[in-house]
Amino acid sequence: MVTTLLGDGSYLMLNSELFSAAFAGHGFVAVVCDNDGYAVIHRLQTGQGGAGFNNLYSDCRSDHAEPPRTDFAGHAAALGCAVFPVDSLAGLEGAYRKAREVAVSERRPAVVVIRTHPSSWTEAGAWWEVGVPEVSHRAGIAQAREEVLEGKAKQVRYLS
Ligand SMILES: Cc1ncc(C[n+]2csc(CCOP(=O)(O)OP(=O)(O)O)c2C)c(N)n1
Ligand SMILES: [Mg+2]
Repeated sequence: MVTTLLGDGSYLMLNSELFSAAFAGHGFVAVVCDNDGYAVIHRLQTGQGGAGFNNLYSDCRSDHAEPPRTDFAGHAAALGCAVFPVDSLAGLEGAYRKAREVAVSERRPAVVVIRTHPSSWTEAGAWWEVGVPEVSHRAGIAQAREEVLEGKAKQVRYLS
């Protein structure tokens, strides 16, 4: 059984294959982690001194006091999927097991939807270096630039 784990932003960028899979009879499980925007890009943006801009909903301009949220379970159901909205971590395991069963028995994608936190995660030690501008009026970016150069120097010493 294939399981795919994806974010709310990725879902919004590309979701129509759910309909194709439901139509063709391809069962798999998709777990949608809804954390209010492009959280990994936000972390890359702010983790090296930049200001948050247009990645998390909280950093996006909206003319609405209460901007709309996507009903991912409603959307996936409309595309022909079985849906399992979960409102707490405690409910995730049961929902996932049920989704696996239904994906097989009903031969259509089973979509589990859960709210997740945009920035808190378990310590896995992941690290992703992105380019940092050489010149910036933001002190945080200048500092990140120094750190990257230092890191590179260490890496070169280590490798040679
Ligand atoms: C088609 C496409 N456009 C843009 C990107 C760049 N990109 C990589 S991750 C990401 C944000 C994904 O957000 P989400 O799926 O909500 O995951 P999160 O980081 O919040 O867990 C974007 C825009 C991409 N990978 N593919
Ligand atoms: Mg997200």
